[in-house]
Amino acid sequence: MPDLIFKSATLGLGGNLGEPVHAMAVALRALDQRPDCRVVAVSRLYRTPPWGKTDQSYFFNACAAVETTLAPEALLDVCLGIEKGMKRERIERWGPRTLDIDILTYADVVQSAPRLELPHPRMTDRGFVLMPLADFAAELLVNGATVREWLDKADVQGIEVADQRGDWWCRA
Ligand code: A4P
Ligand code: MG
Repeated sequence: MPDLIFKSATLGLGGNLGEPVHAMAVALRALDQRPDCRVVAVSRLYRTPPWGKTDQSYFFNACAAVETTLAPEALLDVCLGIEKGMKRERIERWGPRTLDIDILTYADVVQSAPRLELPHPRMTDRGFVLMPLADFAAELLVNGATVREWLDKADVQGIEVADQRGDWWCRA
């Protein structure tokens, strides 16, 4: 049997309805329990002001690194399936949600297909993505600059660490 090739991907997780921290933790554990996916790094947990549509509750956000044998679109399907399992309802763009999982990067893949755009098109503008991502991937290159460099330019006002411990997702 040929060796399975694991590729590295980074994910952004967030939510502001119901029990978002529990939803993110369950999602990460579900990914880690799959034979085709392992969670290799998880950021601290952050509490972040809503971005885009600002008249809604604060979000919780975190990022994770996974190694996976899944192709990018298959990883997206798995993430969408997990979101669905959490009964996420898509009511309005950038509106409240129990759980949102975005694929931020997948190896060095660059593609602009509407179903899966890589790197995630808005990640380099968003403090709520860059701050957690920099916890474990500050030197990762995205669109010609490192996560740390993008973070230096981003608006991070109001973003707070909600849990310092890297293993929050194992318990919540
Ligand atoms: N899609 C394309 N590329 C990707 C990708 N790289 N990762 C497609 C994930 N999905 C991708 O997503 C719609 C479709 O995008 C998916 O079915 C997939 O095929 P969606 O999650 O249903 O749409 P959405 O989330 O309403 O819109 P969008 O633009 O993806 O929103 P974002 O970017 O997810 O932002 N403020 C704070 N503080 N924290 C947050 O987490 N999140 C949002 C939502 C707004 N404000 C926030 C936060
Ligand atoms: Mg999304």
